[in-house]
Amino acid sequence: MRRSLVLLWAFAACAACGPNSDPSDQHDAGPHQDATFPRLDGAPYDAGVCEDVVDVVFVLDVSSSMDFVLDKLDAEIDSVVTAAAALAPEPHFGLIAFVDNFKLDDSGPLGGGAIHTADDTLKTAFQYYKATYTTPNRNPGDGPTGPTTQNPICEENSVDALYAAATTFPWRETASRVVILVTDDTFLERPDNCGDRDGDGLTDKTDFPREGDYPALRTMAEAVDALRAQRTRVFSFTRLQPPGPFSLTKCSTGRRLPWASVSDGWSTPYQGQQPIPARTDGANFDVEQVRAGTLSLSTTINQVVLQSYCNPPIL
Ligand SMILES: [Ca+2]
Ligand SMILES: [Ca+2]
Ligand SMILES: [Ca+2]
Repeated sequence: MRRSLVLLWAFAACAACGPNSDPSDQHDAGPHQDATFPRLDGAPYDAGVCEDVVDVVFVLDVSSSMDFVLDKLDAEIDSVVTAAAALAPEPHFGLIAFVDNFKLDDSGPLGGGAIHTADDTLKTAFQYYKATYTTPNRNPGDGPTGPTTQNPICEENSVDALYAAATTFPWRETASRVVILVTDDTFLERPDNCGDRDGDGLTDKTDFPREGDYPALRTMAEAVDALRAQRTRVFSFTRLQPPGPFSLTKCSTGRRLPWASVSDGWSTPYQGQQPIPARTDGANFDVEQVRAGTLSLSTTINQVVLQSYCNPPIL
């Protein structure tokens, strides 16, 4: 009974999903109730009974235009923790912060710091990344004493952060696995370098915006393969279209890819490859609606976690 209610709510929730979720894309709940459908741990499902736990990893762009996301999560994370705990006891949460490189947060109480279990340590972490990385334009992978005023081109390194989410977060064997990614730009891939603002293969320019050596370590295809291997859905909040010419939130440095590519990899193809949320049976939402306050980040997260619970991705 509980299970069919969950699936019913999932369909209601997904009516509000992004462009990857048109009706032809909707996964049918039917196969998941088949007793032979494999669990994450390889055991067959006992029809009608799902004992999954919930693992949610936030993969957050903490560059200078994204402070509103950290503020909203700080204010609303308690409802996300409560909603996940209502699905299954003891949900686990992780956090990866990225700009042109990334850091798997290690301030949680479990898993060597990678696992948070309550809102208080997550709030502290959101505040820490905002103050230490967002405000001074510092790259998370450089640590709290790394150079400031970095980030010479608009694209951010979400691909390496997603690859790290798939391969380094301690996902539990029996978990329904969800990644929540928030960014307002597209990304670069190996062998490009996010610190090479003019694309000349060197990272030696010291005038503003100063270059730095921030090579992309992975390709989009490698990140997608790693996420799919872990049966991890990606739900992203990204820009659907370029900002207007006078937008105050428009990235003011140069960029590698044209502004028309700002949605690539999220809601539009990236170099001919289908978007990451579509490839992982997730969905994309409009981050500008979150910024404007017309889409609730926490309510949407709660809906997609509910939608994903005991509902493995069809890949
Ligand atoms: Ca940015
Ligand atoms: Ca950048
Ligand atoms: Ca250069």
